[in-house]
Amino acid sequence: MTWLGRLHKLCKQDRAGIAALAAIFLTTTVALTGAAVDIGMMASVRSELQNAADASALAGAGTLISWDASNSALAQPETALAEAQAMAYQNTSQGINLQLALEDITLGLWQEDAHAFDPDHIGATSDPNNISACRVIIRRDVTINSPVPTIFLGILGIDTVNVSAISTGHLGWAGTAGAGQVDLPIAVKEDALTGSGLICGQEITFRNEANENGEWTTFFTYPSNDPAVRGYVDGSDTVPALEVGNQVAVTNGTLSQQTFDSLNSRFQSEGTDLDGDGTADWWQVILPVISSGDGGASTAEIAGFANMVIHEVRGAPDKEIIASLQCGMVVPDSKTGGGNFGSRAATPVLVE
Ligand SMILES: [Ca+2]
Repeated sequence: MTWLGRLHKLCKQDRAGIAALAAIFLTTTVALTGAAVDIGMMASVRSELQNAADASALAGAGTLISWDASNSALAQPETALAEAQAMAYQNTSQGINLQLALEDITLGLWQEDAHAFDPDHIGATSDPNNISACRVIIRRDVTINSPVPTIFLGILGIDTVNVSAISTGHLGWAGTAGAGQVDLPIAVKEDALTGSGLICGQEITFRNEANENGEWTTFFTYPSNDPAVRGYVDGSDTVPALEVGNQVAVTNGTLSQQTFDSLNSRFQSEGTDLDGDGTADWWQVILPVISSGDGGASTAEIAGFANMVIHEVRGAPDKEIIASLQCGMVVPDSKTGGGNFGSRAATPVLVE
């Protein structure tokens, strides 16, 4: 008998068995293929929900704080909730606009170190110092947006699957300043702004000797010297865009009387005379803050940004500037990423 004949005989003998085997094989193949199709679809839905959650968390966090003409921060939690919901609805899953339930939005104060909400500050508040993050959960289940129907898994009794995505946006401290946004070539040392906490409202003195509290800077211009500083003081040079981590050139030494005269002239023209004695005593400025580091170094690293008030510019022989830190402020358009020097960013980042 040929091998073909043997096979033919075998088939005749066990046709039923082979048919059963084929049926099992086919069913398994269909089930696995079906499961793969459903799993792929769930991944696609998950991705849609994640995109929606990210956009909503950023929309909520980005509108938590507004500011007035003086850059004073104002908390607006109701706006943040509404913006997060509106942004969710602009996103779709399988063509359906997504609803975001209020109970799926958490507002509160984010702790960067703990990477979590401060348990003492969760919920809506009118205090801008106690609200900085928006967490959203976008879900598809029986309570909202309806669960995702399966295509093949129904064979196994699974007709729908719940899918959800979570995201948190954080509106932290100012980490960038646009070109021209920093007003003066003075880099404040971070140690000068902190005691047991930030020294909001307390006067500090900038001078060139010990305990100087700050450095004259020429940003990315080298060498950093008196004429280069004066260009930024009198406004003939525009301060470049800056961000946390930038190394800026600092001047070690006393500036000329000419530079102090330029500074005082600008102070008198841009400042306000609050007490009516004929000379300015209040000029609100945005300044970069530098890591305190080595006082003799020729560069310093930007650690953040602060809204400060210049109260007095004293020429020779003192050559001092009296200023104070303002807290509860915003640096408009600034991105999150700086240290806490009392000024919030205007643009949030995703932290979860
Ligand atoms: Ca005055």
